[in-house]
Amino acid sequence: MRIIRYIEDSHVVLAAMTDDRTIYPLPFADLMDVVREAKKNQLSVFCYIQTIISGKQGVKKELAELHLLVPIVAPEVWASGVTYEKSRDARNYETSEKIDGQETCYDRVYHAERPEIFLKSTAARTVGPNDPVYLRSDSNWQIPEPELGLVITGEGEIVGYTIGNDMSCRDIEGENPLYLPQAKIWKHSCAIGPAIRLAETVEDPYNLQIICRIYRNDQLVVEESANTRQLKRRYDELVSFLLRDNKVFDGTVLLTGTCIVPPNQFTLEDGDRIEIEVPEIGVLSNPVKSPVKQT
Ligand code: DO4
Ligand code: MG
Repeated sequence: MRIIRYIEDSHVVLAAMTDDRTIYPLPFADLMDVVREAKKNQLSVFCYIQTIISGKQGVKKELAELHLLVPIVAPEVWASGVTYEKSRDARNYETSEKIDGQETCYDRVYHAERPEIFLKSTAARTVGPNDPVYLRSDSNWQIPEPELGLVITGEGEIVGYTIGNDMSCRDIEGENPLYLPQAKIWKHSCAIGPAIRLAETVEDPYNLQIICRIYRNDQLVVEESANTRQLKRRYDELVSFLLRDNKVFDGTVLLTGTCIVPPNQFTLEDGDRIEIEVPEIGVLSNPVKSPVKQT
């Protein structure tokens, strides 16, 4: 079962979507309200939603027919880094911190007990399906980072999975790792969606395929895929580090790191379109806009 948010007749609708692609509007504004109500009724979120929608007709609609919004207005999006070999190797390629024969900070964090976790975005900087992600004006090497996102409660319970795009500037981080916040956070630098797949309906979250496609002038210019089984960490482990001595809000999204990096010579351009697909969740599609063209 997936949870979506969309606009209909100027109203925001929260809805459950069953596997037969039927949509059931829910009498709540936010998934976290459903989670809290399910807890009060001592039911799992899935069972609670089943009790709400049972006997209802639902509407047969494809996601593409809806004006989708972010599936949750996440107060904060956090991100994990260097959790896949692919990411470690890409950072080692771009960094100016390499000294022959010596480990970089990326080599060390890949093996360290403490993972890299950083604040990626806030609600105002995060966009949903089909909204443009923006490029930075001071970077010449920008890529999407396709990542599985954990939707968690303030207590760290993983309620669902979504798709995240951790837009990144390889040249800014490569120049100096201390520039990480500038390489990662700006207006429209994070996209999530198109849906949240309820955790209890995912058979094996460590076996999800992630596919990234980038189109330029309607031509496919990048297509890469990977699987969450290549993740070096466990999801609970990442969540527990995020929670340590922290204040975490209901509905926070924790991105779990990228397993796909486009070829080193690739940089995003204005007018590109990025698609990130996790078959169990859907396809997150966003056009790319440069700062001068933003309206
Ligand atoms: O170390 C920088 C960030 C890494 C990252 O965002 C990732 O691995 O996904
Ligand atoms: Mg990332």
